Amino acid sequence: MKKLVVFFLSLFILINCGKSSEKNSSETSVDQETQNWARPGSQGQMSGAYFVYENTLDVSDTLISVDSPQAMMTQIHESYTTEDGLAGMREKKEIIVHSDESLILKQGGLHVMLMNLKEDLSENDSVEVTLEFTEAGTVKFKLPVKSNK
Ligand SMILES: [Cu+2]
Repeated sequence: MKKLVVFFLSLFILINCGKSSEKNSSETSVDQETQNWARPGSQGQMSGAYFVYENTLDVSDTLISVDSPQAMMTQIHESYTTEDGLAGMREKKEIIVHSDESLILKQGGLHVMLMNLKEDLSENDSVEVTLEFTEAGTVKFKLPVKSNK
C-alpha cells in the first residue's frame, strides 16, 4: 500500500514539475535566482520555496534535512530534463555546500518542495523552512509568498 502511495505521489510530482520548468533556466536572471520567495498553493496541494544559503563556515557543510510546519512533507528536489525533453524532479537527500559557496534554491534547479500543504498559502503570507546541516546545525528561513514570476 505504501509503495502505491509513493508511486502516485511521484506521478503527481512529475505532472506538477513541468509547470516550474516552463521557463528556460538560462533566462533566469541573477536577481531572480537570489530572491527569497515561495509559490502560492492551496491546502493539500504543493508549493515550492526558493532562496539562497551561503556557507560562511571554514569547512564544507552538508544539508541533511529540510522541514516546514506548513506542509505534511517537505523535501529538497532537483529538477532534470530527460533526453526526450521531459521535465521531472527527484528528491535529493544530501547536499554538500563547500566553504564560501552558496546553496541556490531556485525554479528549475534545486528547490524546497512543500507537499500536501496544511493550509492555503496566499500572497502576503509567509512560509517557514528549516534546514538542518551537519556543521551549521539548524538554519531557519521565512519566505514571503509571491505569485509566479
Ligand atoms: Cu519539486
